[in-house]
Amino acid sequence: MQTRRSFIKKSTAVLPVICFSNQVLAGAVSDGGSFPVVISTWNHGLPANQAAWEVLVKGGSSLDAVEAGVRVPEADPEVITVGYGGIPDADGKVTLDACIMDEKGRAGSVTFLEHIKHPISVARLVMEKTPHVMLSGDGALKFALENGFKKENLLTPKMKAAWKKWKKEKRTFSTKINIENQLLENHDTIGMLAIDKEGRLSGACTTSGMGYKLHGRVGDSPIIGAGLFVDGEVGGAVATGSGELVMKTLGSFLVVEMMRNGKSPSEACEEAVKRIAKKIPDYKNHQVGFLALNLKGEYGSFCIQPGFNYAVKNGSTEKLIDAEAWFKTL
Ligand code: SD4
Repeated sequence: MQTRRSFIKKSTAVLPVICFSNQVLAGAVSDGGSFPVVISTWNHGLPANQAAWEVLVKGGSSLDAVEAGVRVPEADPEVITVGYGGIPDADGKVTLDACIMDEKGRAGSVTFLEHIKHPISVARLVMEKTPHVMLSGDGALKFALENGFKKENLLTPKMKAAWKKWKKEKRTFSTKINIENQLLENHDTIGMLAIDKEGRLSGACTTSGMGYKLHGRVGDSPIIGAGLFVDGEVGGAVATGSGELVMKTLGSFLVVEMMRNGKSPSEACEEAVKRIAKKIPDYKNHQVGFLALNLKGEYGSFCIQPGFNYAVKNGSTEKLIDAEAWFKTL
């Protein structure tokens, strides 16, 4: 079985291959400064960015770009933390959380949604077709079906077998990530931010949430201000990791407010991690990563534990970057 340490080692080992010819960078310095640009969390951000980029280079809107981008991992059964093929909850059900927000402050969200492969597109419809921000559970499903989405089984045979094994081993759910082997089960939400040719910034966030969570649990990812926040006059931020910590500190909103007060994207992300460290006693047992983009197209990140990375694509570069962490070693 893969340990947390070996997972980090392995993922670091493959980075140069999937980074094409680009170097993997480390550091809390904000980078970039041009647009269009798209950034997103984790390795699966690379193909997601590519899909978003195809929209951006044609002059499409950042809203269309982030939706198209995060639909890639949502549809990919190999990405076991987002959409179709996601790790189920403790009852063996795949329940999804997603939200989307644009530079005008419009926002849409779905939580605890079952059977729909692309929750991000339902979240966008909530934003565009209803007077509400968030729909949940059966109501969100009803809304999706009424709007032409197809009901699908999202539990792949691979994840069903993993859940059965989990049940048999009578393991209890833990949000702690310093337990060996837990990392793969708790992380890898995709959060994406993009600026289009006209300088409009949008964001999207979508996840199957923590693996083996209690049935009904909703994380930070669909909560505007927690998993995602965009302010068209300032910038945007997304979060990944232990959602409970992000919700308690309204992390993405905090990052954007820090940027409003003059911090660079990376400094703002660092401040949000520091807030968690100050307010949440057992933060050492968790991973949280923040990713931010300002209106100039500068981006940055910061996380609690080493191991969080993000993907960037703009006119001059396409790469994965290791985020700087509060703790320097695992
Ligand atoms: C959650 N924040 O449901 C999500 C999980 C996650 O990277 O980000 N994983 O708490």
